[in-house]
Order: sequence, then structure tokens, then C-alpha cells
Amino acid sequence: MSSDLLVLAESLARSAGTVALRGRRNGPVAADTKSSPTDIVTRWDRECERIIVEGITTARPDDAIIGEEGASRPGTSGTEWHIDPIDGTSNFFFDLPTWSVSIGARDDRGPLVGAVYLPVLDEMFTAARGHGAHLNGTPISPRDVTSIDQTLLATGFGYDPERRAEHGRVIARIVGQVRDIRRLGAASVDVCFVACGRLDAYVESGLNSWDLMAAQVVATEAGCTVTDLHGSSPVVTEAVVAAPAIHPDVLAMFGRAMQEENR
Ligand code: LIP
Repeated sequence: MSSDLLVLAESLARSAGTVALRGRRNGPVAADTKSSPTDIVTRWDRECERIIVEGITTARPDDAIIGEEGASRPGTSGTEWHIDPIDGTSNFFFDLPTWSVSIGARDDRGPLVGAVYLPVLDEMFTAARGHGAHLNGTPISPRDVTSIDQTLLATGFGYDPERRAEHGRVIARIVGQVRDIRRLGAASVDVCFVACGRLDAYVESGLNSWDLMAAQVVATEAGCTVTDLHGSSPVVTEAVVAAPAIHPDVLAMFGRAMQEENR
């Protein structure tokens, strides 16, 4: 059953991503704002979500759907879809390449399948629970990094300026302890890049289920350790994703930095 779900997720991610990329190539896009003046949504976010919701409801009318741009359908099948039609909308708006279409599904045991498509790079990350993770069909795994000072760490900042400033102070306490920091601007891309070894760790809070659901399956199936900021089971609002050998050190480093910041 998960293979059917993954085929559907991959197909819809590619279809929606192709439409959004074509729209972006036709010129600058207008944007409305949501939770803050920098939390934007474009017509292509809405069009991608429409394409994806239509595709899921046609193929699987009894599934539940939750989407970033407002899709909200109850279901009876036990399968629940979490959609970020354009993850990294600011990158899309500024015509930066690191944005994705992220489509994940869960069942009563947790995240089940995930498809994260990066249209500009034409890269499709896919995974199904118990069946591994792939990039364009090739199996992926995190980099074998063992020390925190060799760790390339990605993070993200929320749309609330005060929250962003606080997280920036925490990162300032960390930047001298790691190889370097990257801020790519899309949680699903960050997580998938850890899964394939382009990054070594990713830490962010203030997220939503649609940011993480699909990429969490990719990272877990690739062999990453995925927890919340306390090292417990993942939650939809935050993630610590890392190669297994350095995950404890990443957790401890952020724990110290947040404690020092909140003194
Ligand atoms: C984005 C996340 C990113 C976070 C941004 C934003 P969106 O999602 O993927 O990790 O740092 O603030 O929330 O809003 O582009 O779908």
C-alpha cells in the first residue's frame, strides 16, 4: 500500500513543481502576506496545493488532507496527507533554487511516505517506511561525520522577528563550534540534504507538519537520527536531524547554547 501512496506523492510533487517552475520562469511573482510581512504566499503556492489536493482526492477520496495554504479535509481511511505546496516560498519569490514541493502521508503508526521535489535542480527525494530513501532513484545515506567541529550545520529562522533574533543569538553561540552554518530557507530541503550527506545536521523549531512530514520519512529511512530538541520522538514543530554519530553532540551543543541564552 505504501508503494501506491509513494507513486502518487511523487507524481503529484513532480506535476505541481513543474507548473510552479514554469510560472516562476515567466517572470516575477506577486505575493500576499500571512502571519507577518515576510511570511508570503503566491498564486503558485495556491495553484500547487490545488493540483495536489485534486490529485489525492481523485485517487484516494477517503484520505484526510492538511495543506499549508488552507487545504483541510477529514478522512476515514486512516491515511492523512500533509502538503507544503512550495516549501521555501521566499526562495521561490526571490528566484533562489532551494525550494521544494513536499508531500507526505502518515498512518496511525506515524509518517509513512514522503516525496520532496526540487524543480530547479530536478531532484526527487522519496522514501517509504521500511523501504529506504532515494534521490532520483539512487539510495542515499548521511555523511559519516564523527566530530562536531567537522559538522556542516543548517538551521532556519521563523517569520516572527523577535523569535528570529533569539534564534540568531543561539546560533551565534554555536557557530564557532561547528565547521560552518548554512541557512537554505526550506526545512524539507535541509532535511533531505542531511539525508544524502550534503549537510551533516539540521536544527529548527517553529515549524509545521507540512514542512517536515515528507522529509522526516526520507531522513529516517536514509539512516539519520531524527528527534525533537530534547532528544525525544520527533514532533511536527521542531526537528534535530543529524548523522547518528554526531546527533548527541548536536543536541548537547544546542542545549547549552539555549540555556546560556535564556539565563
Ligand atoms: C519555511 C521553512 C523554513 C523556515 C521558514 C519557512 P515556507 O517554510 O521551510 O525552514 O525557516 O521560515 O517557515 O513558509 O516557505 O513553506
